[in-house]
Amino acid sequence: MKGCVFDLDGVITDTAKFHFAAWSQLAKEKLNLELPASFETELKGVSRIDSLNRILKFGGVKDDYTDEQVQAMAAEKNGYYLKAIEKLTRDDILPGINDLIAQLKEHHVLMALASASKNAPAILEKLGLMDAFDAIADPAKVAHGKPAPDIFLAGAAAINLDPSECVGVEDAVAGVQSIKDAGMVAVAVGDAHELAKADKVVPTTADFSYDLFEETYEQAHK
Ligand code: B16
Ligand code: MG
Repeated sequence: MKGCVFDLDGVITDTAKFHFAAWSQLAKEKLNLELPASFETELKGVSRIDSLNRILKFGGVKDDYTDEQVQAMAAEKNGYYLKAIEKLTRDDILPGINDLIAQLKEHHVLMALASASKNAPAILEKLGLMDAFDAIADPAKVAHGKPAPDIFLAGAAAINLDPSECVGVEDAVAGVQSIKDAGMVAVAVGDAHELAKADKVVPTTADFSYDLFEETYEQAHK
């Protein structure tokens, strides 16, 4: 394993609750719609505009809005979200992540970020992790969002590695699909049943370690 390509939301910090709260507020105010709790998981790793399209479809109002109105609603949701993440600090880094980063650095493993979030650089800044990563793939520059492999391929390319030399890390079903289709070994955090396509699934980020990643990588390349 020469590189590690990380998802952000759900892996480095838990922002899914803020995304869900912001979408719920928008749905209520603009669509008079109550979002079911299942949407918090369902929208993980899904881009801003694809998330809104899923919500409009759920409400049966997909064809009722112009592109301009859809863009305006997405921007409004992002406003709510930005307000919610204002208070993020180093204390919001998920358990085990600081140790993992230190271990990967010790073993000279390169690190890239492959988040679907356009707010990723701002979030890393708030967490004090901007310098920890060697590269950040820009989701605005890839043609297809997760589950397409584009963002993980961009992450590996940004640290000048072949995907086969990297481990990808995710918490979302769409993200694991993206890692596997990029030709990477996948380590996932969350429900083993849901994330069964990953090479290794652990229940929490506290279970992450260099040894676990390296063993999973070696096993998959046997
Ligand atoms: P933004 P990840 C994803 O981040 C989130 O999981 C997903 O819920 C969100 O809609 C997407 O980023 C876009 O985020 O609106 O900030 O651009 O899990 O790929 O790090
Ligand atoms: Mg995620």
